[in-house]
Amino acid sequence: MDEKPIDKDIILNELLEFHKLDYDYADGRILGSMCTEAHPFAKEVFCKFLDTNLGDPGLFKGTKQIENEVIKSIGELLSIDEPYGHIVTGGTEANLMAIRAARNHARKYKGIVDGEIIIPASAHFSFKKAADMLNLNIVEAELDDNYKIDVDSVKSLISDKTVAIVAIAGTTELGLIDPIEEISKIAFENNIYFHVDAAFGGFSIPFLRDLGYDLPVFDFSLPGVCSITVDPHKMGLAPIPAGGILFREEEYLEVMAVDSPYLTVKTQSTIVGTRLGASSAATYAVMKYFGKEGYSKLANEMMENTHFLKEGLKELGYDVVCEPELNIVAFNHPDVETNLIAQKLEKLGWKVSVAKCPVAIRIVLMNHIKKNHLKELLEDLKEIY
Ligand code: EBR
Repeated sequence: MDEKPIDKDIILNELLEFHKLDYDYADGRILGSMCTEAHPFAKEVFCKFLDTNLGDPGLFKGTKQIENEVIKSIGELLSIDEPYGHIVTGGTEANLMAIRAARNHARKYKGIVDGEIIIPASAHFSFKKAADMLNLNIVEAELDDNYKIDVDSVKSLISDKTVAIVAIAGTTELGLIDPIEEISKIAFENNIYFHVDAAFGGFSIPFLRDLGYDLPVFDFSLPGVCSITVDPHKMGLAPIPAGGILFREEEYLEVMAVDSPYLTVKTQSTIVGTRLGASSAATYAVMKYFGKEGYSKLANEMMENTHFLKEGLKELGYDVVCEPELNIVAFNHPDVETNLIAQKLEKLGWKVSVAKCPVAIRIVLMNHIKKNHLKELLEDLKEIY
């Protein structure tokens, strides 16, 4: 640390020099991110609530009410009147909370001590972190030919150690929706906790369904679904960090509660202690600002761009891995190695990401990627082979 105080302008200039090394969403070159530039109004609100701390909600009763309202509004999108949950730092923390609830519930009511979770091979790596931290074993269900969780594989993996089954509504690599209704039925019949990771899809599937897109049900209207992750900082256009975890029953929060002496509340169920109220306030703001109408328009635009890119790629002779269900296109070229395409695109200034299963260039059509960027990208892809 410097000995003497430094002038604000000097500090700011120093910081902005570092910031110049960052990519900017507005350039439309970030092709593999599930985050995007937050809405300016949400950023403004975020700054106003920077000092609020939901770790001690008795001191910030108003902001706590905001969090409750946000959870209720997200719950409405997910077909539940009285959800229980929190705005957390992101999908990783939300998934960790869900698995912790499932583990504690199974320990309390079924006496399971060395439990297992069944996750699809397409699951986000946050479940590996959760299993590691919670001392659970991962049992990986196979994917079917369409890269979705194989229902028979799930059935065959259920054992008396299973504490949770996980399925995905909007997979990280391909944006696909697992057969959640079928898995919900299996989980319900076997009395097993079922978590849906809709970190990515949760803020678009409900709107796209209302617009008439043929997408499956994935929410609390299915009786087996116990919890859902939905991230405002992905498709919700809220500032980072904002993840959402919603539970069907309050009991799932209760089984995680620890005594919290010296706070204004007696117990705490979240993993994080001191935590941002700003995320809840900004999410509240952006959800009110867009409303269902605004989010539907955004989701529809992103799907139109998805189809524009898909068709453009096909015309150029690229193979699109699967029909996109949400705003992700994954592709290869029959004659050019995928990593080589990725390297060439990187040299041309595109920030691409390569999927592992199957290996493919994966483009997430977030709000910052506009038609003109896609036209430029297709021009560059034309030159590559
Ligand atoms: C991708 C996050 C990502 C964001 C990747 C920005 C690259 C970026 N996915 O530049 C699911 C289905 C996900 C996911 C993250 C998480 C974790 C959970 N579930 O903790 O907010 O796709 O990163 O979410 P996180």
